[in-house]
Amino acid sequence: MEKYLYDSNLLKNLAIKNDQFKYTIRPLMVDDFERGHLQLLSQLTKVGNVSDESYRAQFERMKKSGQYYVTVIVDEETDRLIASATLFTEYKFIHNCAKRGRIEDVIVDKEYRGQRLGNILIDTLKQLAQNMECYKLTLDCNDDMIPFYNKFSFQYEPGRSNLMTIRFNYD
Ligand code: 16G
Repeated sequence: MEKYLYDSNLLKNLAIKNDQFKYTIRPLMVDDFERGHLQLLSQLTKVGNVSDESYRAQFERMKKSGQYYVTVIVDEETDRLIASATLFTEYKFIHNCAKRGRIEDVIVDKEYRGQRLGNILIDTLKQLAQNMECYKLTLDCNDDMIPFYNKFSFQYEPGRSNLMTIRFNYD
């Protein structure tokens, strides 16, 4: 357990992958910096100049909070991360002190696209969120990804789906 961001047992018995699946799916590990996690994330957006030390400190913060389920797919042959997605769980007073889930930072390495790795990650995070009794699960994405997420039953809720953003001047 210590090396993982969250309890890897949570991934057992999920109906997600078939026997032919040749990669490993697991929680993020503190030394995944060395397996190219940030290079992978830089295919999604700007990552900046993050040191191994800062990466580890952020990992420990996430782990301590118990709210982060960063889940990755590893190609054991190259020992590199090839896909990553985050489930964040947010505590609420509403809905009987419920939890809300958010899917964030979903990325599949461009060399590995077309192998349904994104599907496997989203199905996994959806099941995790359901097992943790999140009352809803949301995400925001670029327009061209809408059809992809629609396949997993993510939908606009007419009249109540307005994501609004302020961008502050930080990297
Ligand atoms: C996408 C991501 C979001 C990520 C953002 C980064 C998914 C479902 N959505 O919207 O999680 O944080 O891109 O873009 O993965 P930004 O750097 O412009 O905020």
